[in-house]
Amino acid sequence: MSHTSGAQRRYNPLLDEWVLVSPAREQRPWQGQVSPPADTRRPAHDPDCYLCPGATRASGERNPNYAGVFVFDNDFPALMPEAREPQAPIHPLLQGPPEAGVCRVICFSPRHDLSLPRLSPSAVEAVVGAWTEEYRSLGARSNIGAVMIFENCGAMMGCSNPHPHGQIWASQSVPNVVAREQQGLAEYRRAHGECLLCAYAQLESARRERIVCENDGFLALVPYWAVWPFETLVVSRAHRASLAELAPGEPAQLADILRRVTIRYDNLFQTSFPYSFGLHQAMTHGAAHPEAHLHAHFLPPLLRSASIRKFLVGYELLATPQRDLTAETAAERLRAVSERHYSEAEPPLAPARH
Ligand code: H2U
Ligand code: ZN
Repeated sequence: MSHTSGAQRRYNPLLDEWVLVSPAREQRPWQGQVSPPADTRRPAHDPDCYLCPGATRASGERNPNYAGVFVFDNDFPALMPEAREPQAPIHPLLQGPPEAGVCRVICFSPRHDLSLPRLSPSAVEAVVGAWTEEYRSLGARSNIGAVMIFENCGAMMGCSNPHPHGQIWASQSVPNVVAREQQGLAEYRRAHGECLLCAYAQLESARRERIVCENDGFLALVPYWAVWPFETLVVSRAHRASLAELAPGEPAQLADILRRVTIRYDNLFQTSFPYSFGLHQAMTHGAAHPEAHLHAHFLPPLLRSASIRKFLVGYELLATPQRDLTAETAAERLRAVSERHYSEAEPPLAPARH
């Protein structure tokens, strides 16, 4: 799709919705700010951080002097293990059943100053191992239907603390997006007799234009239907329903691809790139889910520089999401940056220009 082409609607088969792609809009003059690389240096240990080893959290509980990954129950959980008493429905338009669940916090590293892309490959593999263990143990509980593993990275994404960490919310009912994707996967399987994401991974692997990076087990690509400028989808090449089904060697491959994608993100604008990250995998309420295919979404808001973000507002919030930069151009730009983190580059790189 060239910059002079007209608009196009692209279909997202996972969510059964459309995105409007208007590459001509990218030509509009930009006189806004282009920011210099942000100085995000932090100490390796911050005595005021609630998540650092040995710290006393807001609840008064003290963290152990952990050396690797540390997982604990969220002190301010959105979901509690014991559901409130169900009440008779008042009216079909006023539905409010109780909801139960468990919220956990996962510190990726004892180092306050690092982030996923700056951890060693084996440290990221330990994070994947901890996610797998949490998915297994929380998913095995009889009242848990879905285990959502996610990270709000960066203040711009509402992250409350710079210490590298993510969250896990395990809920009784299946959350909206997970349910819609599951429906999209199941419908595709019914209609085509094969898995949507197996077919999509093969298609993109052959076409190349939206691939960002890859290894033997996983592909990272800007999906055809991406909404956020530099959105990526990380998908396993083999049909794996969840982290718990990964074959030997695949957790390390997943860690490798996550590291490489996030290094590329940081290098794009030479900043700690903000994003929402989440893993989508099989629901856990007991039934078999042959349609489920493990994948991760990175939804980053940045568009032009370390501080110029895309907003989903107006038409996008009330009608259809729209993007200017095509998925192919975004993939090309992510392919063009190094897989060596800018903070390790000597001498320092010149600020990225759009
Ligand atoms: P976010 O940065 O994505 O908000 O995640 C941090 C979570 O850590 C947040 O949900 C929890 C908050 O409730 N937290 C604790 O459980 N204990 C603390 O002492 C600080 C933060
Ligand atoms: Zn810390």
